[in-house]
Amino acid sequence: MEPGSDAERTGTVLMRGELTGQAGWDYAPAPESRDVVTLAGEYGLFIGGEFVPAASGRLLPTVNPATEETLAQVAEAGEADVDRAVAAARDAYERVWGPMPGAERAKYLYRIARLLQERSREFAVLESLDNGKPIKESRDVDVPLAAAHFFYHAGWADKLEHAGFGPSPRPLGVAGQVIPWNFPLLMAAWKLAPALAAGNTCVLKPAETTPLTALLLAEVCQQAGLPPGVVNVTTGAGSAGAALVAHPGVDKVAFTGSTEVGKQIQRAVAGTGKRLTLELGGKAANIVFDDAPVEAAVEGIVNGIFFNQGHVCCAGSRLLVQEPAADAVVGRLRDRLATLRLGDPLDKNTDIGAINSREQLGKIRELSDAGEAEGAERWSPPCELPGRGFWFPPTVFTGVSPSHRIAREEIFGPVLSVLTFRTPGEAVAKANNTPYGLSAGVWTEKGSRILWLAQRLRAGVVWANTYNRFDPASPFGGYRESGFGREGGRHGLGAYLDV
Ligand code: TAP
Repeated sequence: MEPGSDAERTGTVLMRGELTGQAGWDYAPAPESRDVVTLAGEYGLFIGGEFVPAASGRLLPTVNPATEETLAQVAEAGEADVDRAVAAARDAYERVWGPMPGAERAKYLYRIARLLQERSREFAVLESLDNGKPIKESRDVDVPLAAAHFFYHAGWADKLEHAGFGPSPRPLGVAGQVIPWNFPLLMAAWKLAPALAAGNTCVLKPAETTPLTALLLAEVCQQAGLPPGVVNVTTGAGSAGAALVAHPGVDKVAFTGSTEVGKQIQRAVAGTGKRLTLELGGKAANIVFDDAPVEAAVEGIVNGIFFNQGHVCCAGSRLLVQEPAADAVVGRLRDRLATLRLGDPLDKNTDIGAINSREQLGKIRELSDAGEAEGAERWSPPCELPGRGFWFPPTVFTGVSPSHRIAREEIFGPVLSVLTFRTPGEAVAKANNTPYGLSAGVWTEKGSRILWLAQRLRAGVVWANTYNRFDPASPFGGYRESGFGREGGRHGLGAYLDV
């Protein structure tokens, strides 16, 4: 079947998909067991330490994007529920969490971190079921990094006065936190861990399509004995996020998601005195010079754009390759893509899982079609897509010019746009030719060239000879249309302190 054919678009192929190409070895299926997860038919909101129904009684389904099976019905928070959650958070802040010594708060964070590790298999399977990401990514990246964020911030909780924010930095109060669907558990950890370490209480709004691991994390908070109201989870649609952001009882708003919604939130918060951090979209350049080791660069390109199906705000979605190396790099990249395996997210051999939702699949198709219509050349490895669920093959566009939509707009899918450059100056000019400013990658042997570029690339994070490296101690964030504020490290902690 040709990628992009009618059969691919309508999903009529009934086989488990596998990219065949040149791979010399077949893999036997190695599915992770679903039995480690117990799904409830219905989930409530987590408010004041208890799971409670929404005041309206309304529920939203959450779906496995690999099969379109409904996994559960989840309570849809309305304004009254958000109000209740903010009141619970305020009460917990004033009576318990705010006055608690940092060393005591740290114990709860360590406990949550350890429970995340103990229940890591359960979290990984649930994340792959609800999000569609390959189990090897949820198992080896999302869950360990989420635990690492709690461990790291537990270490800060009793050392805030030594963090360089003055002798007695104070928490802000109640944090309203809204997160997207691409890293549901990890984004919850990025939001909750620093807020709690700094002494704030939280109301978290997960994405509508991926609420389940945030609710399991709420259960872990119960298990850790976290005082009621310190963490609250109000699942629901975008309107629940808007109600949380607008609530007068919220002191700090932290948002990760699209630039469009980020702008709405900035308008809603303007003039209220609330503190705000925004982590928005990106259109990162991954720049490969002709002296870069090709094999390593190709691995970095694959990791940069095909990790998590390209649903990554800092994805290296624009490959800028120096002209003399372009043919070799693109040729080797095609060979490598032919060895990737697409299919069941719970199979431990799977490299590319499902697209998170039908809506997101529609956006990826629309932008990819626009790339072809504007004259770029589209290529995917030979690929059969499963008949049910939401799937898109890894796709590379060559002959892309900076004016094409696929070079300018965030696709948020497994689609790479390849552009070329001749000189370092041209690489910088093309890389910076975007309204975003979140991340960039540089591949070259020359350390001096890395430093020269890092000074000129307008990106919050620049990776050199690697890509998509995350550590709780390292601040992450963007500027321009990628937002402002940092998450992680001392800088991220400062976003939750009155400094
Ligand atoms: P958004 O629509 O921005 O959603 C992010 C979060 O905000 C979700 O929890 C969403 O709830 C909530 N939300 C929606 N409207 C809101 C409002 N008016 N006020 C407050 N909260 C609101 O992103 P998305 O729908 O997940 O994806 C859309 C595009 O955003 C993607 O195609 C991609 O380009 C980009 N994106 C970027 C990132 C990062 S990390 N930079 C992550 C995800 C998506 P619902 O889920 O219920 O809508």
